Amino acid sequence: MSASDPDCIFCKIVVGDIPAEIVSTTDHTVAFRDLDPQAPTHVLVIPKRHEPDIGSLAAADAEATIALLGEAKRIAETEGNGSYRLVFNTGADAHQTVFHCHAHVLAGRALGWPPG
Ligand code: D5M
Repeated sequence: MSASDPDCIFCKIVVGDIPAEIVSTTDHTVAFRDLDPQAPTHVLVIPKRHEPDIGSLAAADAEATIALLGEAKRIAETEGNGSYRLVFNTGADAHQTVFHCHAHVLAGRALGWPPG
């Protein structure tokens, strides 16, 4: 897997070719607000390197995986009220629609369970 995929919309956000409401940037990650927010806080945290899902990222780059989880936690604790949900939809049947690894950080309202 190359570090960047020229056809990937999230890779284009990483390099600034597509605008996004950026929340943070670190050595390994970019975080931005979801276009279609499902909660008062709905931020996507992505690795800068292109990997299709969290399993691929974890297998390829432990440092980036830890950085992504740490940044997701930091944003959730900064924006949330103490409760939050991190979601990695993985695979089409799990409603993954963008095949560049991303953590959904959801917070700011009571979140139902089970998910749909
Ligand atoms: O989630 C993919 C998410 O990505 C979905 O909630 C919409 C969001 N999305 C798609 N394009 C953009 C841009 N350009 N900016 C911000 N958010 C975006 P999934 O888990 O794959 O269903």
